[in-house]
Amino acid sequence: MGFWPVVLNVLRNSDVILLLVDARMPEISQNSEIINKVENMKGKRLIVVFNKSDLINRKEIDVLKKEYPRALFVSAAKKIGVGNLKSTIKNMADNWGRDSLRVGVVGYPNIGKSTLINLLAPKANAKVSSVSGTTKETQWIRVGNIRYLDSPGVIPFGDKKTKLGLTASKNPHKIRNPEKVAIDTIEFLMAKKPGTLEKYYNASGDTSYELLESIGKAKGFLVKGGKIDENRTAIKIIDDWQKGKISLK
Ligand SMILES: Nc1nc2c(ncn2[C@@H]2O[C@H](COP(=O)(O)OP(=O)(O)OP(=O)(O)O)[C@@H](O)[C@H]2O)c(=O)[nH]1
Ligand SMILES: [Mg+2]
Repeated sequence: MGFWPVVLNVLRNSDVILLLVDARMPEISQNSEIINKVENMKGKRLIVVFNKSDLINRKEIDVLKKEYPRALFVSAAKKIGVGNLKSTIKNMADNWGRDSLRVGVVGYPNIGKSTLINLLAPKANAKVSSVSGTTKETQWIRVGNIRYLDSPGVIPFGDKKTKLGLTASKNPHKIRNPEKVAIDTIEFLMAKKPGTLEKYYNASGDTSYELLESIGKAKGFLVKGGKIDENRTAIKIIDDWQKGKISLK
């Protein structure tokens, strides 16, 4: 199913929508189309949840908290902040006029929707994997007076390749031009937190291209003639970023 059919289905059938975004790149993973849509739907509540906050440092969380005062910060993988989210939802459910509160979870592929659902509703036993597109169907799980809805990750159309690579929405081996996506990813990281890639790969370079070459060299990714295997290096960088190995701490 395409983007809007999945999202609209979740929005229509939920009282509360949890929009999961990646704490490492709020500006990229925040989806204002969804936010606008929910704000225009009567009686629906939106909670923006920054997941993977284990990959950024405390100071950065404080900055984001000021910028997004109503958002919640969690790490589903490390089970941080989930108690707070749970009690927020529980309070809403207890004050809800009807017998059960329906909570839908939406977000890009691989953002951690199923991991979070499994913490909120352990009996969901939703499948989690680093391969994007793991969840294929929407499913409801009931816990007391709350019903949770897990959904497949969705990509708004018009999203550029770089964004898809950065948000882990596309398997790096299936990206048509990984070099371009890697260069854009390197530039994103150079601007966001200089030195991150240098430290992780023990590499250096003044430009994104030099840095890519240096990373390939540090990894020993060479092709005949001693040249750097740029394709393999690019895929490696995107994969490491997507798997959360490159932290912004
Ligand atoms: N570092 C880190 N990794 C996380 C966190 N939450 C989930 N992950 C990892 O992210 C990957 C994707 O998790 P899923 O829960 O399957 O993501 P999803 O949003 O359900 O993905 P789709 O079903 O493909 O849309 C897995 O490898 C998780 O272990 C987190 O808080 N921190
Ligand atoms: Mg899933």
